[in-house]
Amino acid sequence: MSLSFLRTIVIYFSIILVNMTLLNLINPADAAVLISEVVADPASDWDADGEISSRGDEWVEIVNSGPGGVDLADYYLRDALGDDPQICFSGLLLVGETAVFFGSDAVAWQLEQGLSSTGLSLNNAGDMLELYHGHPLDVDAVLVDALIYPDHAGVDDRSLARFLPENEWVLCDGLNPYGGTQEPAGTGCSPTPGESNVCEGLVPSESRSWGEVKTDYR
Ligand SMILES: [Ca+2]
Ligand SMILES: [Ca+2]
Ligand SMILES: [Ca+2]
Repeated sequence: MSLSFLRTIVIYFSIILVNMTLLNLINPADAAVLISEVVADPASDWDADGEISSRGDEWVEIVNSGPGGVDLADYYLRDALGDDPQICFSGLLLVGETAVFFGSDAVAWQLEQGLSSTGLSLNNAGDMLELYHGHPLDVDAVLVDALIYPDHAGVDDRSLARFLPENEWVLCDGLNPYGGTQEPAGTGCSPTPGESNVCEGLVPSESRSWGEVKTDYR
């Protein structure tokens, strides 16, 4: 992991902790919607528009882990170090449901808003994402989830996926196997855009180091 990325992580966690302190934190009802899976470096036509695009085919999946349905109309995803959000989600997410949003969805929303059409802006070298209830530039917006993914998850069609109920982040490298030593390790599981994160035969790890790191900052 590069020094600049480590420095960015430290800055990011500082921002999160300050936000949490200032906002006196998270309403449990808001915590129902979580980031559940990310593909930062698409090598497939994930949005099925007929072409493979590094911008249009990135995707982020969210899941409703709470006890009731959630209207996504006021949920925003933002690159952690940006100002404007990348997308405002839409639709109704029922209990336990997942929904996937592609870079092309983000571009469409950005064009509607008169923003630069950068798409989801998922950095292949690792990145940080924030999920807000309320526009992130509004003072009463609530940070409901955040994700940092490492660089080895941002390589051709690998996803990082949250497996519930263990709340463990799993590298889904079935389309592009990872044999390195970074955490989380390769699993052979395949990305599952818009579907619950499951993988036959996967046993939750004992170490859960990546999940524990995440939990420390939520
Ligand atoms: Ca990317
Ligand atoms: Ca495409
Ligand atoms: Ca999924």
